[in-house]
Amino acid sequence: MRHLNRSARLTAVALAACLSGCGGGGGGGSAEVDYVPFNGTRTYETSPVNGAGFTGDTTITATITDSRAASAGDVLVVITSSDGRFNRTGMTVTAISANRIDGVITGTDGSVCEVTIIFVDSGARIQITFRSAGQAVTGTGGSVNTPPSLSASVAPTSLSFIGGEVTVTVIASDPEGSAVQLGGAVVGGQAFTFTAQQAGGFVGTALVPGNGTGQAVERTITVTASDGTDSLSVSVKVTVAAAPVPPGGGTEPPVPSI
Ligand SMILES: [Ca+2]
Repeated sequence: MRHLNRSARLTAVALAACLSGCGGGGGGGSAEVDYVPFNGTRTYETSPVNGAGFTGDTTITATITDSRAASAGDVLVVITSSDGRFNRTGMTVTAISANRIDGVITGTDGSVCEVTIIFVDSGARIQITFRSAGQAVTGTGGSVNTPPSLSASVAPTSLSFIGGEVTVTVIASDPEGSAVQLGGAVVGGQAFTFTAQQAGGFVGTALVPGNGTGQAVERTITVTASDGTDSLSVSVKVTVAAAPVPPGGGTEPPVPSI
């Protein structure tokens, strides 16, 4: 399911690139590639930039969200500049490729910038370039917060065709000691909550839907951890088995139809 979402997202991104007339669209069928080197939200603050419409020493704050396993399935970029030109301004993403996001953003002064964000050091830092009025300026900076660490496991990992409950166990903590908020959801199903356990572990019960078609299906459970600034998400899989073949070897699964 994660790959389906990823593929759908890339299709949408490529379409946006075509509609906007910008070249270099993410194109291609490399749905397996993790183009953004993290899953969740990170906020970066850059060194001062001058030029391309920025006056004085301006710092840039860029908040980037990669929600590959969420229903929105999109990359979101929000930019604020210390000179007020951008104030929590959303960027229109026009193309995405490995460790690179391209887009267009309009400032409060009406100026339009082409923006390129390049991830370095496995996403610990970014280079962000603004092109406007024939000038280009690049700022570099690191994440201003370390996101929580997060791991998750699920049991059981397989269910009969009618679905059922599974237990999701999560280990999460924040390097700076911030309280970590957890959320869980079954893709195509329901959200669920976690209860704290001893030793920093958390447990939640997820209701996994049956396959409804008679065919085996792999369900994705997404867990997200937030420290109030950044977030991180991971997913685990549960296989819902195919419905049993009816006596006599018929080809129709015993799934009620209206
Ligand atoms: Ca943190």
